[in-house]
Amino acid sequence: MAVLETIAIAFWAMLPAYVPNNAAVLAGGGRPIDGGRTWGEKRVLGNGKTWRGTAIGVTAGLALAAALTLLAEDVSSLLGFTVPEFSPSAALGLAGGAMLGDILASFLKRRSGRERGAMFPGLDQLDFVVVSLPLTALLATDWFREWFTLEVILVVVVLTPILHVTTNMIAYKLGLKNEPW
Ligand code: CTP
Ligand code: K
Ligand code: MG
Repeated sequence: MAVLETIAIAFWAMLPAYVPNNAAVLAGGGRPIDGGRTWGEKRVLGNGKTWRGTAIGVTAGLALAAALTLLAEDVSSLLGFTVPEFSPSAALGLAGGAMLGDILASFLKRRSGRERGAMFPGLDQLDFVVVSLPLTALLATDWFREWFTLEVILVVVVLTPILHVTTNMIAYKLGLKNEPW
């Protein structure tokens, strides 16, 4: 029971970080963030990181955090344990950090010679966790301490790659994404 509780809290707390990347896939297109610039032989970020995708991704994460906050009390009494409400700074850390992590991952992919869309196992699945958690800890320290216990962080590290692989496979099958990763 305690394990299920930890999993539910981890999933709920991470939703504002999970949604931005998927929203960006749906919304992507338009001007690339790097403006077509290169660093060395390769693009700084590539055409897969756009202003529109990033803006809509962050907005979707913030909107979801606001919606979950409105639902938190009812969901908590339904489940019999408390799920977090999101402060604006926690929401920004999670949603903004997720998009930033994805962008930094593309930077690393280009530096290691990988073209847009190339796979980078490990980085692809955890890039947004690696940035969103520290950024949230920085922006919303008390909130982070309250909810992201060691157990929750462990669940996040295990659960995230599983969810990532599953959702990207579904998005690929639906024709929303060019590659299944
Ligand atoms: N996307 C976007 N802006 C972002 C992130 C994603 O517009 N900040 C959109 C792009 O259309 C991108 C798609 O979502 O092609 C899939 O995202 P992702 O897999 O992260 O990008 P890739 O195209 O695979 O590029 P990269 O190799 O740089 O990850
Ligand atoms: K990515
Ligand atoms: Mg990709």
